[in-house]
Amino acid sequence: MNIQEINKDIGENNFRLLSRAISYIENKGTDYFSFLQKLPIKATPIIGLTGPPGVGKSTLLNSVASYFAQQHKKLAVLCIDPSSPVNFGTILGDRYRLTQAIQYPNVYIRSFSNRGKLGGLNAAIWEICWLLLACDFDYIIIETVGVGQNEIDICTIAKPTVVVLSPDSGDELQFMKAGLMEIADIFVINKFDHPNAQKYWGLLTHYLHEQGLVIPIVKTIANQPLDVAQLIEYIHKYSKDTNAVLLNFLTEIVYKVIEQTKMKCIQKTQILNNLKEAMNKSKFNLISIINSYL
Ligand SMILES: Nc1nc2c(ncn2[C@@H]2O[C@H](COP(=O)(O)OP(=O)(O)OP(=O)(O)O)[C@@H](O)[C@H]2O)c(=O)[nH]1
Ligand SMILES: [Mg+2]
Repeated sequence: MNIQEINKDIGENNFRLLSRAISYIENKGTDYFSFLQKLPIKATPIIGLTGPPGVGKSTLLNSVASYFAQQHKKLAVLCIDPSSPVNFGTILGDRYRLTQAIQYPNVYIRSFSNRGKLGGLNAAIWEICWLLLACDFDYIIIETVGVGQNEIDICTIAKPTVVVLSPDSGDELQFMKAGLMEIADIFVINKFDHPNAQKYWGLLTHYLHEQGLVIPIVKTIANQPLDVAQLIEYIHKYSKDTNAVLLNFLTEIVYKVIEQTKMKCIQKTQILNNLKEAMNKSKFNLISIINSYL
């Protein structure tokens, strides 16, 4: 399996080899890292959709992906689903929400469990995007799990990050202090059919104004036939500088690789044992323990 073969298949809307390559990377198969290192890297836009649970991210994604598909764009859609903390099982229900998008042969959809990882993504997603950036896709779209305030990993991968909110998602003022609010390039207030919608829009507009932020807000009712033209226009606007986007992503990749490589030989149990031993001695010095690992 090599990238030429994978791309030849993708050209024919056959994603079998790609699926195998993704599983190989996700499961850290033999030599997967040298496979990644040899890949060419293209500046394909990576679009992120995030927001609290149940706000309609997948329903919206269905329309956005279908729009690109109708434009004959080749699309990779990654959906991160929550996994049970008990057995890391996952429902992988997003496929059932992407009922329209799934019908296009030029759309590749893959669901991942987040395997209990906080941050809204799956731990292997950076490396999977590394592979996808070598593939002949026009767009990569990632839907995070339903996130809490500080689960904002998506902004290190995607540009733009679309933060989807809903007037029915609990405390209407909650967003004002949320980390999630700081990563938005575009806001979508979905479920605009909700009686509270106009008020919610007013609150968000007021908040952005107070903070001196100019961030577009798109209003949608995603479970009805939806015109996504305005949202797509903003997506194009914020993904235009593809080199800046790529630079951001590659910085994250380099950082993660260094972190993984440097931490590979360090076990917490070993630190614990070293500390235990050192604390039994008369002159305990924490810095010298730290320095022994640097
Ligand atoms: N009333 C109303 N319901 C909507 C709208 N958009 C989506 N829904 C419904 O909201 C529910 C949740 O939608 P999803 O698209 O699964 O939401 P999600 O944000 O992807 O959910 P998670 O991935 O579980 O966090 C579904 O029952 C949708 O049919 C909308 O604009 N108005
Ligand atoms: Mg979803």
